[in-house]
Amino acid sequence: MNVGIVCYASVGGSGIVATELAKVLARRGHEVRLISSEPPVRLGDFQAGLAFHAVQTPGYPLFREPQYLLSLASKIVEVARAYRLDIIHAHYAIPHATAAYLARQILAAGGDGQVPRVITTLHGTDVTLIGSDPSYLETAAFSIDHSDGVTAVSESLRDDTYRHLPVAARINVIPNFLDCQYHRRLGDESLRARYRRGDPHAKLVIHVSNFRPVKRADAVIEIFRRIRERLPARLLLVGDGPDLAPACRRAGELGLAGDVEALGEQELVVPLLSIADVCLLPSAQESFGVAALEAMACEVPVVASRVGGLPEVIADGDSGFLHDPDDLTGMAESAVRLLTDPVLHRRLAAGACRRVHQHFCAEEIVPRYEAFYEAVLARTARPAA
Ligand code: GMT
Repeated sequence: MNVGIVCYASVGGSGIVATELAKVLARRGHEVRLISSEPPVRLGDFQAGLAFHAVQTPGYPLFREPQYLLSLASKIVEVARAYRLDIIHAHYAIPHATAAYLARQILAAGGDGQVPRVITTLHGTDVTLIGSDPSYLETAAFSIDHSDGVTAVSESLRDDTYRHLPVAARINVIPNFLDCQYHRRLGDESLRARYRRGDPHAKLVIHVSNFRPVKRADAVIEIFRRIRERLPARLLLVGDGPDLAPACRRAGELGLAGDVEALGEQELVVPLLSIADVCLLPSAQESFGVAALEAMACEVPVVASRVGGLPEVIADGDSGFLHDPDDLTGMAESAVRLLTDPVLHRRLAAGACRRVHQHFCAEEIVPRYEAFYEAVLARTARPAA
C-alpha cells in the first residue's frame, strides 16, 4: 500500500507513534511517506520504503501568522499525486485532519484517478484541550466526521471525543505501541553511577514529558520532595517545555537543586529509563501516556494519575500505582514503597514489562492499522467506470 503519514515533528507522543508506525509499515513492505514540517525526532537512519517530505510554510508581510494548514494541504496533494497514495493518515486532528480533508477535496475536484482515503488518529489534546476550544471545535468536529476512518489511542479518548465534540463518526480504538525489541532495559551501571552523582545509595526517579501545564511538573517536584524526605534519591527531568524552568526554580527553593537534574530534550530515552527506579506521571489529563509505556518496557514501575487512558496502560498494583491526580501524598507513598521494598519493586518492574509485551508491541498493533486501512479502502471503494 502507498501510505502518507502526517504528523508533528516535535517531541511528543503523537509524533513518536506516527513515526514508529511509518517505520514499521515500511519494514512490512509498504511504501510510506512521512509528511511534516521537519524530520520527526525519532525518524532515525535511512530505511527502505520510508521517505520524508518537508512542508514549507513561507511567510509574507501581509500574513500575521504562518499558513501551515494551506501549505500542508498543498504538500499532501503534491505527494498524493506523485506517489499515488492510497491512504493519508493524519495524526492529531488539528489541523492535520483538516488539511487531509482539504487535500482529498482538491484531488477529487481535479479529476485525479486515484483519490486517497483519509484516516484520522486522535491523540488526546487535539480533542480534550485544543479541539474542544470554541475557536477550533466546529472545524475539528467537521474534519473528524469527514474522515473516511477514525481511530483513537484509547477507549477513554474515544468516549471523551463523543463527550467534547459534536462528532457522529464511528471511532475505532487502536492503542499506541512500541518497538519492543528496541524498548528494553539496558542496565548500564556506569551511567547509573554517573547520575547518582557519587551517592551509591541514591534511587533514581524519572519524569519524561514536554513540560506543558497538563503534565504538572510542579506536582512532580512536590512528590519528589516527599520522597527525598524519606530516602536518598535524585530526580531526572527529561524533555523541555514552558514549565521546566519554573519546576527547577521550585526545586531550588526547596533546597533540592543538587538532587534534581534537567537533561533537556533527548532523542533516545531508553538509556535514561534503563537507569531509573520509578517514573512519575502525575498528569492532569493523559489520553494514553506513551511516556508511561516506554518506562514500563524498560522495567520501570510508574506512579501516575488515574486519569484518561492511563488505567488502560498501567495495571494498578501490577505495573505501577494509580492515584487521584490531587493525591500527591498517595503518589509519594507509592513511590517510597517501590523504592524501599525490593521484592515489590521486582514484581512491578516485571509486571510492567510483561504488560507491554502482552498488549502494546508493534507486532500486535501495526497489523490492526493495516487491517483498518484495508477495511476503509474496501468500504469506500468506488464502482469501476
Ligand atoms: O501530551 C501532549 O501534550 C502531547 C500529545 C502529543 O501530541 O504527543 O500527547 C497526546 O498524545 C500521546 C500519543 O498518543 C498520548 O500518549 C498522550 O497521552 C496525549 N496527551 C494528552 O492526552 C495530554
